[in-house]
Formats: sequence, structure tokens, C-alpha cells
Amino acid sequence: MSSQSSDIKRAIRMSGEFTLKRAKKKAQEQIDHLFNVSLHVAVTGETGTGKSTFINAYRGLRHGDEGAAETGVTETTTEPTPYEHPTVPNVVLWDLPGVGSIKFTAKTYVKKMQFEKYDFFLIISDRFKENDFMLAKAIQKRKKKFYFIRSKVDSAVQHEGDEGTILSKIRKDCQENLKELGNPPVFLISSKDLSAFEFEELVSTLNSELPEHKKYALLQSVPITSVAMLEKKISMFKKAIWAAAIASGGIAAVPVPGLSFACDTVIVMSFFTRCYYAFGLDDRSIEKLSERVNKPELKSLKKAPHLKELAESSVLRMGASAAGEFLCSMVPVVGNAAAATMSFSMTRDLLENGLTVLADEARMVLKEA
Ligand SMILES: Nc1nc2c(ncn2[C@@H]2O[C@H](COP(=O)(O)OP(=O)(O)O)[C@@H](O)[C@H]2O)c(=O)[nH]1
Ligand SMILES: [Mg+2]
Repeated sequence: MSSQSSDIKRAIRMSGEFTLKRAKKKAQEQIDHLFNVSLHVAVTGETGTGKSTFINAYRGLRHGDEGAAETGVTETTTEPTPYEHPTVPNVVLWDLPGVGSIKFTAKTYVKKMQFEKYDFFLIISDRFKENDFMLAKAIQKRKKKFYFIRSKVDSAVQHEGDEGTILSKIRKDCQENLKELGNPPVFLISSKDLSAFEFEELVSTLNSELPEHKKYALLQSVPITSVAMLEKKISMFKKAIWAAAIASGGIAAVPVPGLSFACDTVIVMSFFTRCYYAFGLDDRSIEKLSERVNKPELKSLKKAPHLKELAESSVLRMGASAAGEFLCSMVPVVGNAAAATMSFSMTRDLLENGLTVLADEARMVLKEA
């Protein structure tokens, strides 16, 4: 058996399929899920409960940042406002007008908001109200999922004493009011600090309940609120390596010497770019992190040299040869292979090495923070 055919066999095995054709198709789908599948999240609830603040926090933005939703204002729009995630554009959070404002009855609200276009709903409430129940019921009736968020728990805890007692009292109250809808879970959250209360529980629940192909968008876009969250992201990308290696075309059935390297690099570079942002390695994320933990020195952490290049190059803007150079600088093995067709195993090694570099860098940043 030639080394090439054993390489192809390996690729097919990793895809869990039995033919190269099917392996390629599956890889292409997987990559499409990783890069393109959209996630539309409706954020709803009464006016003033913290919808806009939550949307900003999720997107790693603060009040006043460019592209941030306005907060603390009386809502004047009657239309849902879309907020694209700054680094995962296929994820959109929709800021819905407050339900219960005089402009809407529950019925017209549902119609006007086009409930069918969202993947799921987050109902944000800072004190349980009848409208929260109506809304939850209306969503359920349309066979959509909702997740109930009790917001501003930081201020409840701050003002009312013993944290454990307060939190269980708040939870009980919400659960009691929602009981009729099949005991949905309630998540206690502070948008002032998503890492403090139950935001991660919310993410875990979403991640277990979303359809498989939607999970990639969610996990890429969630803010890194803990080491565990970062590790989840890393492992998601790790699991997609076989697909990126196959889809990048490194598995030509008949190798053509000198075949343009360009078609391969777009997928490989996109893969690394997605990791880079999902792991919070871009300057903006690091700056925010350093402010949050109050450690200005984080900003001057020396990045591995190739990371800087990655930061400065946009995959789409960058020419193929520059991309090739970047990859050569990153992983020596490519240097030897660039002239010829990359094999599946080589591409996979390249992706694995690159992912390890990025993951270690992100772990290091988080440790310093
Ligand atoms: N302490 C605290 N205040 C919050 C939180 N979320 C929102 N707020 C404040 O509540 C007010 C209304 O928030 P906003 O996001 O504009 O509510 P919206 O009308 O639902 O979009 C603002 O003054 C926010 O700063 C939170 O988690 N904790
Ligand atoms: Mg608002």
C-alpha cells in the first residue's frame, strides 16, 4: 500500500465514513457549520430589565463602546434591533422592544417580532412580572425554546445581605411563577460580571439543547468567563481538525506537484483566525480583559511573533503567497511541503500544531489575568 493511499484511508477513518467522497462531503458540512451557520438569539423582556446591557456584555462591549447597544434609555423603537457579534458575524443578538409597553398587546408583540426567525429566546427579568409569563407561554406555544434569566442579581445580593439566601429566594420565586410551563430552569445573572453567577450554566444548557450544527456558533461567540470555558472552545476546534484538513483540499486523490497552495490556505487560515478570536487573543479582547481584572501589564504581554502576523492579516485581504509565508513561519513542516501537495496527515499536523500554539497562548493570558 502506498503512503498516499494509507493517508487517504486515515482521513476517511477520521471522518467516520467509508468512502472518500462521503468523507469530503461530511468535512465540507462540518466546516460550513464551523464558519457559516447562523445563530439568531432574541433577547426580550420588559423595559429596563437589562436586555441591552446583557447584549453588550455577551459581545464583550461596554456602554459607550463603538457598536454597543444603548443602555439605561427608555426604548423608543418598536422594531427588533440586530447586534452582530464583533468577531463571529454569523451570531446575531436581537434586542427586542420591551414587552408590556403600551404599544403592544401580547398578541401583536408576537406577530410584530417575527418569532419564527430566532433560534431561541432569552427572557430577561429583574422582578417576575405577569408579562414574563405571557411571553414565555407565547414562545412555548410557537414551539420555540426560551431561557429565563433573572438579571441584576449583583445588586440584589449587594443590598439584601446573605448571598446564598437571597439567590435561593430569587430562584424559588421565579420557578414558582413559571411552574405551569413545565418547570423551566432559571438562570441568575449579572451583566456587570458574567463570570460571577450563572452565565456559564446558561451556556452549558444552551450547548446541550441546541441542534448539533448550531453549537459551533454559540461556543465561538461566548465570552471566556473561565478556564473551563476556554477549554471547551479549544476542544471544539480540536474536534473539527479532521474536517478542516480534508476540506482544505490536502487530500487530492492524485497529487499534482506544484498545485496552487492557495486553495488550501484559505480554510487553514480561516480556521486559525476563528481560533484566535474565539480564544480572546485579539488586542481588543486582551485590552478588555486587562481592564476587567485591573492588570494593565496584560496588554504588554509579548505575543508569539506569528500571532501578531495573524492579527494583522485578514484572511480575505491577504494574498495567497502571504498566507503561505505565514503558515511557513508558524509551522516548519509546511516549509518543506509548500511546493508539493500537502497530504492529509501533514495538513492535520499543521492544524494541530497551530491550534496548540494558539491554545497555549490563550491559557497563558488567562493564567496571567
Ligand atoms: N447592577 C446591575 N445593573 C444592571 C444590570 N443589567 C442592567 N443594569 C442596569 O439597568 C438599567 C437598564 O438596563 P438596560 O440594559 O438599558 O435595560 P433594557 O431596557 O432592558 O435594555 C441600566 O441602568 C443598566 O446599567 C446588571 O446585571 N446589574
Ligand atoms: Mg434597551
